[in-house]
Amino acid sequence: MTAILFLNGPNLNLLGTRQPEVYGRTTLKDIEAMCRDAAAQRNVTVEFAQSNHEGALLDAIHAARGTYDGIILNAGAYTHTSVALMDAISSVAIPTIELHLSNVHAREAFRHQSYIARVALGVICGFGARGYVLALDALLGHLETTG
Ligand code: CA2
Repeated sequence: MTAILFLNGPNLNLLGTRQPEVYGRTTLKDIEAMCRDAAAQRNVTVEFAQSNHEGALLDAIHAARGTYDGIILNAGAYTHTSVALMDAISSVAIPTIELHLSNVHAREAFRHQSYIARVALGVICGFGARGYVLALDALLGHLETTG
């Protein structure tokens, strides 16, 4: 069965508790439940993880090799800074979608830069929590066509 890893970076554990005007009122637990429902309907398995630590995110990407067919990565602020995450994604060669709740291009200039986008299959941003399910469908569509 197809297995997808949802990986969330720094501060995303705070979702739903602060800055609701930017990030909404949905918690990461709510998003996880939404993704698990969507996965069950599509007959795929998903795992959901969050870390505030760059090294832990790198370890999770390395460990995904051989276990997951695809990764959906909301790397949070590390998106804009981490060459290490970019290198990890290219080294495991697992199709990865870059995901953001907010439309990073409508925000501060420093959020327009992404190291992840250089190695990602594609980028989904600006659709809030719904983006997680959009990313799942985009990734499954890709996996279907590439075998
Ligand atoms: O829009 C996204 O999903 C981001 O990845 C969120 C990151 C931000 O640094 C990226 O530029 C875009 C920040 C996550 C912070 O999440 C919070 C949630 C609630 C309260 C405070 C921060």
